Amino acid sequence: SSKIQSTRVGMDAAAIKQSILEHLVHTQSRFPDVASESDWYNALAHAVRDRMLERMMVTAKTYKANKSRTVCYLSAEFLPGPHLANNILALGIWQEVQEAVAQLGLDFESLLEEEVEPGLGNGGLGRLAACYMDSMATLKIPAIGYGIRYEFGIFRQEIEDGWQVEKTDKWLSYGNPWEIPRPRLRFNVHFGGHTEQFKDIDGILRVKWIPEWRVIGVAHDTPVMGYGVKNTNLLRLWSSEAAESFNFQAFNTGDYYGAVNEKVTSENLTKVLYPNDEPEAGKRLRLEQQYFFVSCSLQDMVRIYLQSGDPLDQFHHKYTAQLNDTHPAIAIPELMRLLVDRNQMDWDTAWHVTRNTFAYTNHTLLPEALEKWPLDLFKKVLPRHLEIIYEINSRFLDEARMKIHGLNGHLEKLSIIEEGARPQVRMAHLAVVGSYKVNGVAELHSELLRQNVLPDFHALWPDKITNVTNGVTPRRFMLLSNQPLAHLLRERIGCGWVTDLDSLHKLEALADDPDFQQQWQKVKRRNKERLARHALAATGQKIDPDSLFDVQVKRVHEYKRQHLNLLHIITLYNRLKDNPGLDIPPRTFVFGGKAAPGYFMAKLIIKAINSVAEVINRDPDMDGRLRVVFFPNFNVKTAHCIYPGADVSEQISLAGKEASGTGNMKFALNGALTVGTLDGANIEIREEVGKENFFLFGMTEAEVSALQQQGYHPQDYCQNDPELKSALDFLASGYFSHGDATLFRPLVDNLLNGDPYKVLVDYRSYVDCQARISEAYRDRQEWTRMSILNVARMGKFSSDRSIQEYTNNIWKIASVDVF
Ligand code: 26Q
Repeated sequence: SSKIQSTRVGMDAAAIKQSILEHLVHTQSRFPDVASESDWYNALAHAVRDRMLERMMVTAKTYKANKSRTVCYLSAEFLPGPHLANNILALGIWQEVQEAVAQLGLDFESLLEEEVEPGLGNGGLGRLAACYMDSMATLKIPAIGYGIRYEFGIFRQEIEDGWQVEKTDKWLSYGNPWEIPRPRLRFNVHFGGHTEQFKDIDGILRVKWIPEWRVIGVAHDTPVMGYGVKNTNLLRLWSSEAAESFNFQAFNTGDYYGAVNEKVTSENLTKVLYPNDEPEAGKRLRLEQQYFFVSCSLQDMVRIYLQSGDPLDQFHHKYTAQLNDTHPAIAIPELMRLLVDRNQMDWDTAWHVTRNTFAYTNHTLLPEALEKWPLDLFKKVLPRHLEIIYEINSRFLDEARMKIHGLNGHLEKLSIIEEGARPQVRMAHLAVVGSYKVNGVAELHSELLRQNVLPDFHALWPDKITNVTNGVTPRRFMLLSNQPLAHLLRERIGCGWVTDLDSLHKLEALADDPDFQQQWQKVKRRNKERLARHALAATGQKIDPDSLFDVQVKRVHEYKRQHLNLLHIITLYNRLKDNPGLDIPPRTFVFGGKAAPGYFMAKLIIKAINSVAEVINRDPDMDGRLRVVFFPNFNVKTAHCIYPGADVSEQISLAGKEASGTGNMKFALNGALTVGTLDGANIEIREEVGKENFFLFGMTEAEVSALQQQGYHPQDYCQNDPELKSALDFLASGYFSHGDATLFRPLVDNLLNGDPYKVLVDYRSYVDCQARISEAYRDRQEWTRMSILNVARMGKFSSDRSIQEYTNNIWKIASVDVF
């Protein structure tokens, strides 16, 4: 099928070089002597893209011919990271590209640096979606990722005077060679208006939705290649367009400015990603974004389905749709509407199809992070969907009433509608009722879902809530981002681990081998040097690769307790000031992470980290002993150089609050040792690597809830621990804020009067655990052994294992070979 293409897509260095040159001239319109780094990047990206497209087309053709069952991964966020290097690896032409680039006199590393990553997600949830896309392709699972093509992704974080400043992420400014716009693949999406009942020709009562406005969704496809296979799946993102472009005749009122306004409004819909990792009450545009991408995606699925000629009542055999949190849960009433209103299906059949199509992944236990929409707002935007939700709810409550026989009190706890002064739609309840499976993202999280968050649903349907522990892709987070380690592994255990992570077990035999340990240390050293170079470039701060690198990178959130880490740093500082002879290994603390722009306390924590850093880094007594850096704009690109350079991974959330965490996995896979609580996937990591290779501290979830029950008084902890009291006093006093004793008052007061995440309770246990880490780091052989064993035993945390569990236990999908 590739005769036409074959001259253009040779896989040897000479052909690749030729392609780059052709694209430089014919795509970028530049001669080599005047081309910028960015022109060369684009030319190379197009050369790589040429080699992907045929795979994508052949894959689509194969899936279609096989009538393959397909999973649609519905997610408001995808955070794929830079594409170029990943795609070169997936094509298996790393050497060849390096050679071609060298022959052109270019520097490969700096070309890779040119890429602006698509930051179409906030953090864990969006990155998980991207890891799963990678694993689904690699495991040959027919899959489409459906989401939103935000024009502006997550903001770029700059640090000014220690504060976070948000800058617009103009990721599309220089074009996007990785997407294929599909201008003909477009759907109408309607909003607002009202509904009317009418009788159809058979005399059956039906509902017509008379919407008030519409926008158009246009598809943009990004190919997602599997590793070591031909399968190339699709990430299909929707971008909004105005319905009537500049044909002003069409506006019968002749209202030119009204028309311009409507165009602007329509195109605002996919303008920007909401930068919060929990819902903000009643943001109408956010609800519109969710419905917009869900509606386009379901129309697309129905379109593809109907090509087969099969009847719609079999839809759920062809498709399963995974809801990545409740953000796409509006898909449940939308599919009902498409089946009942648009295709005249009877309610019961439609409900059977719908309930067997969706499965729902929950990502949070924090009650404030469960999505709810005020009824009045919902009715304004989606009046027909609200009616459908009422009908779903009333039938569901009938079913539940019968099952729990008489216990009427339970029903309001189950209801999709929360009554009260401002009644709301509970999206999590809608998602549970409309799905055939619900899963949490780590064992503890799933158990807490069953026991605390959704106990009444669990009682009703004991088999519905299941667990799939998260995983991360070893292609990006080891092979690509840690090439020194990948080379060492190739020499000693081969390359099988890239697609079979359990084979890292072969390293166990080498854990005590002095020669191997030495090479392991060399790899870590090189990665620390790289991290130091990047930190210097990003912050101007010099850090010493001989010191212990202690790293916490993740969104900044009180429950993640970056301020606990900071209290430990202040404690070390105080100890060193009081006792200059104190013999502890030098440490560098690295922080990174964005705060939601409206989250005052998180932003104050960033300021506090930078303020403490400023004082410590300036104090000559701390030279060669203590350093603190805040690495700005943590994203996938910076993550590539941060995880491999870490000695210690900070996973210190209050037990019961972090659903899973995935950074914890990325660190451990790169040889960092974890200091962590028994929270989320930490528990499972500790089980795998062995408790002697994991630095545990803090309360268990059971202890946390017992303390909450009995009444928690943070000031008691402060009074009983002089070091803690001193650390808090220093922070409050203005010592780190040029004498300003008001700046960090809200942070300290928050801890002393309430401390919702029990920082003060876990402080002592944490600080003592850190002392054990310092001791352990002195014995470099033992440390290296632990590091090797961590990597050797992390096989479970490949996203390939997660996807295998989704396919076996939830989706029931078979793989499809593409040749
Ligand atoms: C919802 C409504 C309105 C605006 C924003 C949102 C919103 C956006 C993003 C709510 C939540 C998120 C992101 C949540 C998230 O990243 N959760 C993390 O998911 C990871 C993958 O499962 C887990 O490892 C983390 O524990 C969890 O915090």
